[in-house]
Amino acid sequence: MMRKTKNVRELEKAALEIRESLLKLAVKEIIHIGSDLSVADIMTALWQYQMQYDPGDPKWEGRDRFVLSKGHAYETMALNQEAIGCFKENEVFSHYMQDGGRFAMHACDLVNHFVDVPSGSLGHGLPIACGMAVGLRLKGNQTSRVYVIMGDGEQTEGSVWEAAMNAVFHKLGNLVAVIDNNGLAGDGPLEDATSLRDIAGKYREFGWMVEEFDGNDMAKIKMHLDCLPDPMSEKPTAFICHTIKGKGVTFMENQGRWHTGKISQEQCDELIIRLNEEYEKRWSLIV
Ligand SMILES: Cc1ncc(C[n+]2csc(CCOP(=O)(O)OP(=O)(O)O)c2C)c(N)n1
Repeated sequence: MMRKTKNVRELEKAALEIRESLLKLAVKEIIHIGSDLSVADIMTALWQYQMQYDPGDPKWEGRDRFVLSKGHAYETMALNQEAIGCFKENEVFSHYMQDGGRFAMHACDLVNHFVDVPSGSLGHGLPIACGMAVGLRLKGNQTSRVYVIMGDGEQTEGSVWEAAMNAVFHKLGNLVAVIDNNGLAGDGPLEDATSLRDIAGKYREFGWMVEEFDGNDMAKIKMHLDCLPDPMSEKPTAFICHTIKGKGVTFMENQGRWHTGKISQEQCDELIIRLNEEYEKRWSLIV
C-alpha cells in the first residue's frame, strides 16, 4: 500500500474537516472535545498521510500499527478512519453512541475492526505498543512501525516508564511515541497535579531519540514524520508535541473545563465559518 501523497495545505484542509466533524458531533452528544481538538493535526497527518494502511484489509501484515493510548480522543481517530474509507461518509456522525459503542467515547476493537488495541484506561498503550514492535521484529517485518499516541497527563499513569525503558532495551527503532503535550490533564494544569516536569528530558535520559515541536503546526508535523529514522534502526522515537487543548475554538483553548463538552447548533455553524475563513486567509497570504 503506497503512502498517500498530501501536501501541507491539503493536510491542513483535512484537519479542518476533522475539526468540523468534531464540532458537529459535539452538537449531538457530549464528546471529549478539548482532547480531540488538541490532537487533531497529528492524528490527521498519521492517518491521512503517514501510515501504511489498507482500509480494505485492516489486518494486512504490512500495515503500520496504531495505538490510541489516549483513548478518549477516539472521535478523532474514527473520523480519520472514515476519511480514508474505513466507513461510509457520515457514518460516524449518524451512528455515534449507537451500535454497542462502535463509535463512542473510547476505542474498542470488538466493535470497530479497524482498531488494533482497545483503550480508555490510561497508561497502558506504550507497553502494548512495545510488545507489538517486538512482535514485528520477531516476524521479520522490516518496514512497519508502531505509532502510539499518549497524553501528557497520561505520563503519570500505568506502566509508561517501565515501557519507556523496555523500548530502549529492545532497540525498538520501529516504535514512535507521540505525546500530546497540551499542559492540561483532565480538568486542570498538569503541574497542579504532579511533579512530572521535563517529559522530553526523561525520554532522552532513557535513551530515546526525542523531537520537540509545535503539534498543531502541520508543516512541522509533516517534516518530522518525513525525517523518521528507518524502522530497522535501534532507537525508539518520542515526539513531544506542544499543543493547545481545544485548538481552533478560541473559547475552548487552554480551558480545563472543555475536556468534555457540548455546543449548540448556532455555535457550531459560526465556528465552522470562522475556521474556514482563517484557513482561507492564511493560505491566501502564503500562496
Ligand atoms: C487509568 C485511568 N485513570 C483515569 C482516567 C480518567 N481520565 C480520562 S481523561 C483524563 C485526563 C488525561 O489527561 P491527558 O493525558 O493530559 O490527556 P488530554 O485529555 O489532556 O489530552 C483522565 C485522568 C482514565 N481514563 N484512566
